[in-house]
Amino acid sequence: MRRAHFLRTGAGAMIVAALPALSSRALAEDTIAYTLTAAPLTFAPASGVSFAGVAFNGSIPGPLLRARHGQRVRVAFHNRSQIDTTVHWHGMILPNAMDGVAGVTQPAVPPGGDFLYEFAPNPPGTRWYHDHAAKMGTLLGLFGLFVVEDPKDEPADAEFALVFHDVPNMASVMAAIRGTSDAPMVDPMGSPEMAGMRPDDRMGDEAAYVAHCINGASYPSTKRLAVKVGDRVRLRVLNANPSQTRYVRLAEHRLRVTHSDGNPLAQPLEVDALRIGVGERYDAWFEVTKPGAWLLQGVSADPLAFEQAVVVHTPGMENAPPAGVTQSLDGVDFFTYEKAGGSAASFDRSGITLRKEMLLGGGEYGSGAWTIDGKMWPNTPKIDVRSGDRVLVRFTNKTDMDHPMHLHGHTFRVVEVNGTALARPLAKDVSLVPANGGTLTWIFDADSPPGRWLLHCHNEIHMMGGMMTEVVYAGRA
Ligand SMILES: [Cu+2]
Repeated sequence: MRRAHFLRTGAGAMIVAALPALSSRALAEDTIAYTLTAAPLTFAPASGVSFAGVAFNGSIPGPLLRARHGQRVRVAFHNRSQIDTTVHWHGMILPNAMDGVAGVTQPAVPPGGDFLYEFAPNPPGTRWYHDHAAKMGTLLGLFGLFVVEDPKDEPADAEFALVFHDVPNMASVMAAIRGTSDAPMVDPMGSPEMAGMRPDDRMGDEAAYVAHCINGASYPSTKRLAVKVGDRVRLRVLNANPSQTRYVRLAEHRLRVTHSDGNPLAQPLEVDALRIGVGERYDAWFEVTKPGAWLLQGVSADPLAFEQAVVVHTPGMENAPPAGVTQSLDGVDFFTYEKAGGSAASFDRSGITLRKEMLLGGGEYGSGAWTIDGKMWPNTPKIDVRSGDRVLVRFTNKTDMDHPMHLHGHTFRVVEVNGTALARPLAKDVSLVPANGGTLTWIFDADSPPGRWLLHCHNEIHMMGGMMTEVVYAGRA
């Protein structure tokens, strides 16, 4: 037996955006040991903002965890916060008992309690981890990125991990949970969200945010990204906002998207902007062709969103005024599943053994209910599978908001969006089901370790409001 190697990740090094190479020592070890400690943190990323948060290892986001595909990780988790919490490994296929869902795969870890997670991170790619104990831990700051390096990936000259996250106004969150929030929509002009607005729309379910951050800071305090002319740069981008879709642009550059939720696209797609639903990740590349300084920005109608920016610069341009982008999407070519997947006459239905329709509802003004087939968790209809099943799930969304639906412990293939069959299905673990009668279809193989795997909306407010069910393997109910 090899001794587990302990990676030293000091608090200062954890939120650094640039990804250093794993040490050869760590690479040689079979198991990487990490320690995650949840504890209260006063988070103050911008002037006038002081948020009573909860953090892993003293930072929001928590430390960037890394492993090479094939290694195991052992994570000693200590809950030194005041709330029940757990750690869910988002996008990983692992033993069900390691999935970190309080009340489903393990008891919640109480204040003062501990839990040992051990698994082989799989599949490779840009994953993340966050609380899953229904006490709002993720909203409070318990999340971080987890990169599982794929030895088959093309090498990058520079690589940066960017966690887009935001500081919630907790009063607005509580009002949104009741369906009585007065926070406005902040989606940019030209976005599908704004296009779907009706004149009589009364919101009630939007959360407000008091600061917008990348890797724990707001512009201009965000750590600059240093690149060189000729570099081919890889970005690993996570939207950790609990309720809002993010649009992300780099001034004067196109972005070549190679991975959705960490999984390779059949064919890379070049776009002006990313569109990232709650919980989604995209790997996007750009080439530095000239000296300069540019802003990489969140695009939003919220004036505060100008803070969600970071300077990318070549040597000597650290303090040059950076080129920026408008806060509108009019005329902007942004990522969609349909563009990435291309359209086809039909999708491949071979081998399907189980079909499930799910109607997403709720969100009436003054109600906190968000439903699947008219029911709220835990009374929602479950998907009972047997190992070896091939399962088709078709969502129809009757509400006026997109729902980022997430399946634990599996990678599904998005095969249809709003009636368009995709020629090249997207391998994902969370996908936006379009609003106002929109449809989206997944196919997944029930070939994961047996157990109870949650299927839910990743919008925290909708999840708390009941939009959750589970995939149950036979004999595991
Ligand atoms: Cu939702």
